This record gives sequence, structure tokens and C-alpha cells, in this order.
Amino acid sequence: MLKNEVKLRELPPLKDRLEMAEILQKEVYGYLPSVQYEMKVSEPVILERRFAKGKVHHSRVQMEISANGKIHSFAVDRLLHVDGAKRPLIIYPNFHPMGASQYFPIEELAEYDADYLVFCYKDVSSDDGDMQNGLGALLLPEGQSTPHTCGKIGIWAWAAQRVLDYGLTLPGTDAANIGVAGHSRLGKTALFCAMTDERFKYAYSNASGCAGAALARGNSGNDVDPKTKGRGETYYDIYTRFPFWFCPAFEKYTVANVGTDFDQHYLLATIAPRFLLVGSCSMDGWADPISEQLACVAASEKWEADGITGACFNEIIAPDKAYLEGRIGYFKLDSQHFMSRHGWRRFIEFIELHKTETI
Ligand code: GTR
Repeated sequence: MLKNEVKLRELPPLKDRLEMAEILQKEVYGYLPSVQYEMKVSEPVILERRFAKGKVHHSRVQMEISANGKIHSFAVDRLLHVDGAKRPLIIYPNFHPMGASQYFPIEELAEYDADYLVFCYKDVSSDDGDMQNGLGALLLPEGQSTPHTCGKIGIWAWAAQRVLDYGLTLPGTDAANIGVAGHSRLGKTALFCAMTDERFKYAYSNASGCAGAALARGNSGNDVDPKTKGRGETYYDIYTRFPFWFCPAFEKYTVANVGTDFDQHYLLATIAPRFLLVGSCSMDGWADPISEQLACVAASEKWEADGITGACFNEIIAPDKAYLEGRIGYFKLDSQHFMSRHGWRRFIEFIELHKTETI
């Protein structure tokens, strides 16, 4: 029984949603910048009309943000149905520009009953410690000036929220069915984005691992790689290589490798009573699939307390299996660290299944 496994991890008990979100912002990801800004979106340029027998066009706009006397624009690719009927909208911060990404099978996604707005995270701000490029310069003009100022995860999430502002102006957007999806570091970003913005009804993190969906306590990840045998990535591992994803206060947790009064089930539980889909990759010990699944079970109590089904699985899930019925869906791909069309299909199925449920 997974609930017993969860007990063995001796996790901090769940708290009120806002309290958990507060702790995670203060100690891990930092607070989103609160700046005065203006946003302008260019006219779309159509790049390709042939998707889904011509029912879906691929087009691009430039989103221009001005704040603190500076301007930055980044491209947002649109995969939109042309009939104007309302559909779920998925915001997708990606590693690569659309059309050049193995993580976004355009042809297939265009066949589903959803629209997509996609941007390349590095067009928003670089994936390094330079806080003064792209939106960084606008949002954090003084850099990470306090221990609780967000890092790049916060900046990318902020951008995804602005893309949603734009998405809500489109006639084909069903505002009651908005999702955010991301892989790996961008899976952490998707979870944080949904935590800090309740307009997202669905969050899908794929192999988000350490500081994402995976519990830090009882780290059980890797039984393959001799270098890290018996464990997946730790807070120390991640903060040593990518301190700029987080707020400076997070550093103190890299000694014990656990959060004193939080663990990653808090991040998932802040999304209650909305819809969360966690995807793991079976061969991805670094992201610790078992701890990702257990985090779902631990977070589930937040849904159950409101009489709603969260996670409805009781055993460690085998590769290629998916459980999508509860408000916490979980699936495991039989794969290495990767976001594939199989994961996307699970997300679309999850949305289809829950589309008419209200929050
Ligand atoms: C790894 C990092 C993981 C994950 C991954 C990725 O190097 O250790 O936490 O975020 O990068 O984003 O591809």
C-alpha cells in the first residue's frame, strides 16, 4: 500500500494551501516579481496552414513587455484551430522553438481538441545566473536582491502567466480549461506556475524530479548508475549546478537535503482542488520516479479532505501504465528522461476526461 510507503518517509503534514505556497515561495522558488508592466502583442504571422487538414494553423506573435524603463519581446508560437470554437488552451514553455523540438510533436498535437501557445524559455531569459538579460532585466533590475527573490523558474513561470493573459483574449480559448505543461526544469516551472496562478485548471509536469514532483525525504531514485547508486538528484546536487533557478534562501536546505518544514508534496498539494498530472520516466532514476509517485499519494490528502478523489492508485505503477481518473493523474513512460508524444497523449486524455468538471 502506497500510503504506508508514504508514512515511512516521515513527511511534514500538509497545511493550508496558501500557507504551503508561502513556504515554498519564501524558501525554494522565491516570490514572483511584482512590477508595473505593459504588454503588447503583435499581429500574428501565419507560418503553416496545413495541420489537421488545414483546420489548425501554426502562427507566431511577438509579446512585448515593458517595465522599469526597458523593453523585451519574445516569440509565442500558436497552434490554433481556425473555426473559433472554444477549446482547452495549453501553455507550454519549451526547451526549443516550436518546429525545432522533439518534445512537441506538432502534427499529432494539432489533431487533438486543444489549442497551444508555446514559447522557448531561453527567449524569455537565459538558463544561467545572468539575471540581466531578457525579462530578467525588467523583472529583477537589481538581480536577486533578497534571499527570497525568485530565480529563473519564477521568471519563466511569470512569462507563462503573461502568455495566458494573451491566450484569454483569443476567441477560441475555453477559459475554464486552461493547462500548463513542462518537462524537467520546465516541469518544475509548470508546477510553480500553477501554484501561483489559479487560472490554470490543469498542470502537467513530466519528469520534473528534484525540486519538482519528487519527494526529497527518502530519496530512492537511482538503482542503475553506479556513481549515484541508491539515490536520485538531491537539493545539494541541483543547487550546486543550478542555484539561479531558485531563490538564494534555498541554499540552506542543501546540507540536510530536505526542507525543514516542507517537502515536495506541498508543491503538488497547492494545486488542489484543481487537476494535476504527473508523468515519470521509468529509466530516469535521477528524477526518482518512485518519489514522484509517492508525492502524488502524499498530496492526495489535500483533495480527499474536500471529499474529492485525488490519486486513485495503490501500487507502484508499472512502466506504460496510466491512472487518470482522479484529480491527480499519474503515468509512467517506459523511457529515459524524455517528454514524448505518449506523455502528451496522456495529458490530452486527462483533459478530455475532466473537461466538464468544475473546480
Ligand atoms: C538536470 C537537472 C534536473 C532536471 C534536468 C532538466 O540536469 O539535474 O533537475 O531539471 O536537468 O531540466 O533537463
